[in-house]
Amino acid sequence: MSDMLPPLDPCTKIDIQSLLDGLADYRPRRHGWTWRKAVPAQKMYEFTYHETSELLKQSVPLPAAHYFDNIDPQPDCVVTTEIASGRPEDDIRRMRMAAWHGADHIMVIRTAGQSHIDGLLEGTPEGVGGIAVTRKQCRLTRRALDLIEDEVGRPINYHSYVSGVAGPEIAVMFAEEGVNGAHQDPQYNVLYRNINMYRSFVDAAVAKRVMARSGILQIDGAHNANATAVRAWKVMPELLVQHAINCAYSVAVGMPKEQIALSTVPPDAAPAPCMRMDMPYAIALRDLFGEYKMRAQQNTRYMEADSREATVSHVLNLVISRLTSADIQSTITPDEGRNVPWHYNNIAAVNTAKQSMVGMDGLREIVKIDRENPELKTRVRELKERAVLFLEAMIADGGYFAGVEDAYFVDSGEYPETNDDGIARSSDGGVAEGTIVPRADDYMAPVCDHFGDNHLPEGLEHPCDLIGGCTMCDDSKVPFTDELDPEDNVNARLAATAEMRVHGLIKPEVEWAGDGIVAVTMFLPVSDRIAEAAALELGRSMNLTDCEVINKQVMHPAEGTLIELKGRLDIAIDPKTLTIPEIPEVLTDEEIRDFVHERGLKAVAATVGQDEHSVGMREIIDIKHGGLEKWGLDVTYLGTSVPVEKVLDAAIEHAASIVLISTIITHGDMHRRNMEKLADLAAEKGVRDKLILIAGGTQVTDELACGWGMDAGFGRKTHGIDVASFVVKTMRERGM
Ligand code: Z97
Repeated sequence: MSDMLPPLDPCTKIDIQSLLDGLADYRPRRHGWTWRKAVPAQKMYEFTYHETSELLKQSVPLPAAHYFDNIDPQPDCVVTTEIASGRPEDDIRRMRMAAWHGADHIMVIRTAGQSHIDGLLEGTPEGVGGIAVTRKQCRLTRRALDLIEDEVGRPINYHSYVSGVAGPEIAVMFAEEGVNGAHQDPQYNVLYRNINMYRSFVDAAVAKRVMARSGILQIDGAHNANATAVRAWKVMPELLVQHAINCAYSVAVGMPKEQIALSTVPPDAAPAPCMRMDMPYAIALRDLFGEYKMRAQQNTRYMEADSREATVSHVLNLVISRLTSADIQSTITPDEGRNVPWHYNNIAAVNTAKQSMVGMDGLREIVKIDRENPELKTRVRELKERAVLFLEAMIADGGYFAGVEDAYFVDSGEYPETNDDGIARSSDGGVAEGTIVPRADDYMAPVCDHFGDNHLPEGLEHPCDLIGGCTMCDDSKVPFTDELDPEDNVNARLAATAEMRVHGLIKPEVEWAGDGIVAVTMFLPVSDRIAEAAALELGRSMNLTDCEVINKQVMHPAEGTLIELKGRLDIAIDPKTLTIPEIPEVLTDEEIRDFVHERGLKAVAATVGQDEHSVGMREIIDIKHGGLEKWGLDVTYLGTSVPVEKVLDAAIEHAASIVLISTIITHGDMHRRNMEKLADLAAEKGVRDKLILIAGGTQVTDELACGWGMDAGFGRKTHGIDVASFVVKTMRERGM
């Protein structure tokens, strides 16, 4: 069944319940992996881009885009976001937001320890640090993404993990449910999950074959060595070796090279001189693996709880991606270091990638890496030599499996140096050891994607013709099991927040609908330990529960500490009770500038009476504050304590059509008397209809000013744009 749901409405929240209805019969799209379509020499606003791709139909541009006609250029590489709320129904809303900001690779993190589960899970149980990957979760997510990709107008790649003892089953399920990308690397099972090494490689052969046929892009697991290494700068030769093993094995079992992506991370971070250390590695990698795709991820090894620091590390990594290459630019939320990957931090990371990539558009055409630089040249060569030595030694030692037994991997020494602290795994140990069953001589399986000897009858076109089609060829055969757990399931969780949805109640949220979590940033002028305790106390005084300090940074050991505190606020707001002020209608910069230039508009301005206040008026006039001069208005400023008569004479003398008076003092009704006097004098001199009279001041309102003879009055929080827009609109209306 293709989806009967209406397309998403950009102004309406995605309806999770409607995605759940009829899910058993939904047939997710299976479009395999999609790369972005590069548009060479793309023109946008006044710019020509060299490295951008097709634009989005719906998107949220970067904050500064309003200076540039709201363009939202998309870089040429795929941009990843990693989503880990632990609940599919909340992941989905985050995906939609991320897609609007430019993510087209949605990596849904699995719940901790899923590799240890030896079969497919069912239902939608809540996960820890990620979701439990189940058929229902996958179908629900893909159904949402099918709608989201139509909304933003570009295919969205949905990604998860093919690892653990259920790897092949998961690969099949992913192919059936339209998953487009997956991590698959048997070395991950062996090193990090202690799954028997032979079993891991046998499983990988089957899984890779299934992925290959379904167009699922494979990402390897080398980044994990980087993330676990004691000294990440020592691990570079090993990273090259890990990539080589997974690439060679994948090709050997039938995966096309275009479907193989290397998971590469610049290993170091400042305060190390990381760019000089990481660049040779990035180059060596691309020299050796030029036929494969590069998935660049930001460094997580040295990520702390400070999102500013993480963002700078990310940008430094992005420079390497832009100057070398990245087919996929992965992003980690800048708060991953504190294990709170929240909605808005996913978006922050996607925007960091988009902003940096677009900002560095075409940079590599003018900034070239100096491959002849002696230090760089030597180091690139050295890294390759160390990696080759590593491989040669392993072969001499009996091959890969013997090498793992001898703890070659994740050693903190830079090969061939060793600190004898690598991860050793035994070939006759580990999870699922002894579970490989040799195939019988006449083994036959009537399925299309299969690895190894399969004794099919001769002349058979499709193996699954024997059973009238398999789930890969006929999606109506894909099974579905609904919730098995009566408590831990999506329907029960949605029921708990139903009232909020029905009444449209508003609760703050960072991760789950209605979680009530807020983050408060505060500077406390004390040392860090005291600040932390004080922050928790302050959180409680703010009526927050479950308070936790998620980041603290010493500004000075005695002068103070910056604290980020999270807590839960159990209050829901009914939007019906809110008074929402109308948005003042302002004109565009161009419109105002054109109008001012066509007429050569002039204004005179002064603070009138016995009044020495000048700051407010200057802010309305000065170009520096976005005042009237910004649009080319010729303003004569007469100063403070100027008699009203003098202001009017100056207006006549300068042929000004706008008079601005500032009147702050109100005792004795001075502000009223100044305004009335200005209006009367203008009428007496026969110029009232040639002038726009405007009064401003802290106690001035539009209503008061108009009642006292002005054309408008502006109070606190007025900006130049408000006054300029009023002038242009009024002059147009009056045909002035
Ligand atoms: C990333 N930030 O770079 P389990 N297979 C491989 C993996 O790397 C992973 C799993 C399986 C990271 C994403 C870490 N990677 C998260 C090669 C996990 C997951 O169920 O957690 O054991 O497997 O993409």
